[in-house]
Amino acid sequence: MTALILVLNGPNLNLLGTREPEIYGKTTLDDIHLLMNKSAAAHGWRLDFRQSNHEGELVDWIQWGRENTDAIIINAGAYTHTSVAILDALRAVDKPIIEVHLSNLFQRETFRHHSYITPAALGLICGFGARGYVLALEALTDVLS
Ligand code: CA2
Repeated sequence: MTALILVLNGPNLNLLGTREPEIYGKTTLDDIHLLMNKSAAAHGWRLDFRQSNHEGELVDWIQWGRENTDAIIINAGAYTHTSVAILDALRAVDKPIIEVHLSNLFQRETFRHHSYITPAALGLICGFGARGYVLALEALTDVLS
């Protein structure tokens, strides 16, 4: 069976490429979706790529992922630093989870140094811009084979 990977993007990531290029780069979320589709196809995987500005919607999608996906890649945006609800939802998923951030959280404000997501994740990739999402797929290679 072809593996299905759920890719979740949190608040404001729909604005990528329009502002703050010095922090987040010029790549749009659609560009990232295309890059990931190419990489996933090369691995023989399918992607379900989503973005929401709403915490509860992200929780609903994570719960959906418990039954319907083989792995989750998540950039929870600012909810990374605030959301126990997203942590609890991720903890209920018995599948590999990779946390991704475009920017290097540890070079930024101290409130971005803490992530509620990391304890539920297999690993964290941050600071490599859009490429981090493709690296997250690479990280799943051994795990899903
Ligand atoms: O570096 C990341 O990927 C972040 O998850 C991005 C979040 C930020 O709150 C996290 O601390 C780190 C913010 C995403 C908002 O992106 C924008 C892009 C362009 C214009 C405005 C916001």
